[in-house]
Amino acid sequence: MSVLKERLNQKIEEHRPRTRKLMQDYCDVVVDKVTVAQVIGGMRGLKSLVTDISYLDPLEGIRYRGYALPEVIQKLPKPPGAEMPYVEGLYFLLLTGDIPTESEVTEVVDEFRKRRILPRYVYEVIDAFPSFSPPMAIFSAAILTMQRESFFAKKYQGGISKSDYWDSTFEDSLNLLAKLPEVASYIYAKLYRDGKRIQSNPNLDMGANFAHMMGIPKPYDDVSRLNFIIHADHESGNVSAHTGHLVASTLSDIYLSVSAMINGLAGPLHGLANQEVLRWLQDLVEKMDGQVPTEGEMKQFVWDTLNSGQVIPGYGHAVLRKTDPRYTLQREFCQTHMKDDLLFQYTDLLYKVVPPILKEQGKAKNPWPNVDAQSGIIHWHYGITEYEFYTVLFGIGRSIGITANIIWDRALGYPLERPKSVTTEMLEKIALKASEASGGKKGKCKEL
Ligand code: AMX
Repeated sequence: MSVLKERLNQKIEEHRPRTRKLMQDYCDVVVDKVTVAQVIGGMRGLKSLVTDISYLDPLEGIRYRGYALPEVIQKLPKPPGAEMPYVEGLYFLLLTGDIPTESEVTEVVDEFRKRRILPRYVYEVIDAFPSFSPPMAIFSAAILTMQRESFFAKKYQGGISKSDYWDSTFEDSLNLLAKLPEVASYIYAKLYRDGKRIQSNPNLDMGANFAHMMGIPKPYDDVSRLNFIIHADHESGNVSAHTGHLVASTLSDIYLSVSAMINGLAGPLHGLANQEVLRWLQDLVEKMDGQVPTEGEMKQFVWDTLNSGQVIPGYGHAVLRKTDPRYTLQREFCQTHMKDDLLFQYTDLLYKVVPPILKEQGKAKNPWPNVDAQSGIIHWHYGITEYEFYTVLFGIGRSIGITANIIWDRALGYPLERPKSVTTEMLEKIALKASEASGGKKGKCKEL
């Protein structure tokens, strides 16, 4: 058994009694209440999922296994000469809660290397797509097409004990994660480089190998590591994580679950926002004839966007109520490596003007930038100007957190997810009854 699997096994055995006790002794303790606004309004803030892999504090931002992102970057082992840690080390942390040693990371890097080769039919499936296909659609299909490789699906058919579900799910997860950079870089080659593929280099770690296959020199290896690490997880309620968990709760395997989560990530209110940011910025660059706008011109551009009924891409968040630390980490990288970049100058000016404007407009609960406001401009700077590809890069990162969650879902025996729905008439009756009981008082509600 590998060092990672052995440690995970030990952590699972330690954890199982905690979940068992909660279910046996405290199953009817009330955790939260549900309002009409939550039932109609996308279950915002409703505490109804459990994960120990990450927690999103509205003011602090994401913590992976209790570590804030700057701590994760500082504490995880780094490849020689690199600014950013091994992505493989992050996987060790997410799965076990422990910061790996150098030798433990080296073993996980080896595990990933051994599993990275793509079956031939994956290239054929990617090739079969029309050249104008959206990259996220190809990415999702390429993952789906590998479902026939699933160990879990085969073991399940053969009959295995519930307590062993996590083991083959772990094997599927490593197999899939190791292949995602190959899949993504081949999609890029097919769509934008006349199919000219760069072979992977087995001596490199995941981040460096991806940069190599994309044909981009240093420091893009660090950009890749940073990008995969910061996008890995954002607790369980966001659409991609929740989709992965939901689909996996039917005991669909990793390939089916990750392919589904990629489809959720492809929406403009979720992962697609990073490319929306670039499209929006390019529009302004064109208007400004490549000059940096004055503060007044930038404010006008922001107001024009809002007045035309659109949102400011890369700003706001369903949970966060301050600047996203993922934004801050990328901003620091830009300040070190690409301070004079035109789009970085636009982005920095936006950071100054957008929050006060969103506050003045008074709609967005969070006027601060999220991860997507900064990520695309970095890829653009290093030559990936096909911004419809950016969500694929997000998707590689997000698969890391989602597979870790699904392994733990299986280990702790989380059941099929099945909330209850009600009809509008039922809601109206509940509302009327509550209103009568309170003497006709109305809540401070907003229109849908
Ligand atoms: N620009 C303009 N208006 C915004 C806004 C923004 N960036 N963010 C929120 N609002 C508006 C909403 O559209 C909503 O308007 P409405 O009352 O007319 O419907 C109102 O403010 C209240 O929304 P909210 O409760 O603050 O946000 P939410 O939880 O409903 O949605 C999000 C969150 C991210 C979808 C929203 O902030 C948004 O659309 N942002 C721009 C797109 C974006 O950056 N998405 C990426 C999010 C991060 C990620 O998943 N990758």
